[in-house]
Amino acid sequence: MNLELFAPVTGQPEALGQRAVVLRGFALPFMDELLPAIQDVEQASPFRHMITPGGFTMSVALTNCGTFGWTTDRRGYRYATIDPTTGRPWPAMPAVFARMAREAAAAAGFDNFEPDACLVNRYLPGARLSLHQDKNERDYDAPIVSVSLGMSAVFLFGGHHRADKPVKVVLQHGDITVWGGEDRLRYHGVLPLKDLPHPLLGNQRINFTFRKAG
Ligand code: MD3
Ligand code: FE
Repeated sequence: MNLELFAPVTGQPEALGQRAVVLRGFALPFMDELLPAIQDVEQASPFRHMITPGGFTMSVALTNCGTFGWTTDRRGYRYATIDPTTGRPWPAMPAVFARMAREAAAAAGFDNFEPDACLVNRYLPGARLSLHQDKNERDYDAPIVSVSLGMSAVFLFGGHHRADKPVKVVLQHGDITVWGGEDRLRYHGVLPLKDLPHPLLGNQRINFTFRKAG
């Protein structure tokens, strides 16, 4: 028996809120399929630094897969079916992504999660994400499922107002978080990444978030 894979997935979900949980190591059994799938996505639609409506270049680089992809430029934040960099549709969501997201959502009490968007974020040392809400999706009833790979990050889990003091949560390689219900619109962010290379992924952190956008 492979205890390294077995132990984490049997752990109790860690509650962050009423409908927000961390599933420690939930992605580890999928890793062999996950990493090549990310490379396929990246090859079709490369990571790029987008511009916020305020004119700042994001420190996080991103790409997408699935029907809808999240984008930002001077005109605003939105979901689009065409990748503005390639002019082609975003690559299809790899089957292993969809399967894992569905299983994680079910483990957190959200049955039949069918994401149509997957935003893939890449953090290099120093990259950060300031406090924000995810409000560009059409339907707030569906949860958001997020997967952390590579270097650890300190995640900030805030309240419903920007000024609410956030709780800090360390997210490590293989952790999956699920956010729904009353926790869906909480402010959240990521502190600047430290440079502590990960054995598998080197000096980067990859995070993907599955959403129902359309
Ligand atoms: C809590 N990404 O892409 S994922 C984002 O680690 C984003 O890259 C972060 O926030 C990252 O929008 C955090 C965890 C996450 C995602 C959505 C949430 C937490 C959330 C929505 C509501 C509350
Ligand atoms: Fe977010």
